[in-house]
Amino acid sequence: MSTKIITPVAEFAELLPQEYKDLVARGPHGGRRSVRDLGTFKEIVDEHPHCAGCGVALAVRLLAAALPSPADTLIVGTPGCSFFSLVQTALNYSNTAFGNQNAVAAGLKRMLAIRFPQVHKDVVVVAGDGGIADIGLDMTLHSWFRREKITTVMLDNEVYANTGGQESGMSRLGRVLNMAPRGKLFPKIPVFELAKVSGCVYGARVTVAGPYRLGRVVRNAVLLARELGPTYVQVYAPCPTNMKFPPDQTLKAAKEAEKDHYSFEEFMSTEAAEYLARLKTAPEEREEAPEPAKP
Ligand SMILES: Cc1ncc(C[n+]2csc(CCOP(=O)(O)OP(=O)(O)O)c2C)c(N)n1
Ligand SMILES: [Mg+2]
Repeated sequence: MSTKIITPVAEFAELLPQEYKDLVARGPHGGRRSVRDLGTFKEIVDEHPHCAGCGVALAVRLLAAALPSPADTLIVGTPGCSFFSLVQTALNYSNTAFGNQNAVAAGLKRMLAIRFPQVHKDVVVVAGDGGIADIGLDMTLHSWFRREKITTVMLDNEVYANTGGQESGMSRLGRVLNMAPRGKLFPKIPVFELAKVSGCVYGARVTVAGPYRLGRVVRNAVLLARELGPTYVQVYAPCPTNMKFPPDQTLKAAKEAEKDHYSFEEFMSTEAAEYLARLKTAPEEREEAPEPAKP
């Protein structure tokens, strides 16, 4: 993994804020770090303005730590709570008009593959349940049908949290929300099941209560998207503000969901299973993005 992208020119090195110097000296670039190493390196998500106990903030922190090549990763987002921390990470980030994220990500992935043929440039959509399952469902499904080599991560808090609590297609049947006082009239949209039949080579459904597992599936999804085709990770990221539980109960809420409607599930194509098996035998060789070719 290259550190070139974050290394300052000598003349500016001393002028940079301490946070940036720390990132260069002790960040995740240039070494193989994962969720298991959190606390031992300078993270690319340093601060965030989310509500106390925000499940989305935790999910962003964990997935950022799990990226195999953060310096060569482009995150594509859309309006929603995750936007607040994603714009503050030391990652390449592109925001889109609400719902367009998978269409934009697919185009950027194709462009990056042409521009940097020697390097794996990972394109990862990170967006909310409303952005993916409602307004963006068309673009999401079509990116899967077309077998675009991108990863889609849904941060599912089962509500339009950012705009004050309208119901989303991923809200649960009967759920009463700030701006859905009569309760949701239909069940969660089965996006995970749709991913299985729409071309994704790998999918996983997890919660923020299992950080190592979340890290593992994000890494799998990103590596498989490089080689084989679209991948999907659906993360339950509970929202204390809208679901009205105390902010120190987020992990408890996620654990309860695991026993109820958010049990762990993973699917993969035969080729994906073969790839992951090979990865176990020669991990470094396959995960490292080669240095860019000299122009
Ligand atoms: C075209 C368009 N419609 C509506 C909005 C307003 N809007 C911004 S965020 C959002 C809801 C996001 O919900 P979700 O994707 O679940 O993310 P969360 O905030 O819950 O993390 C809406 C409706 C917008 N920005 N653009
Ligand atoms: Mg949401």
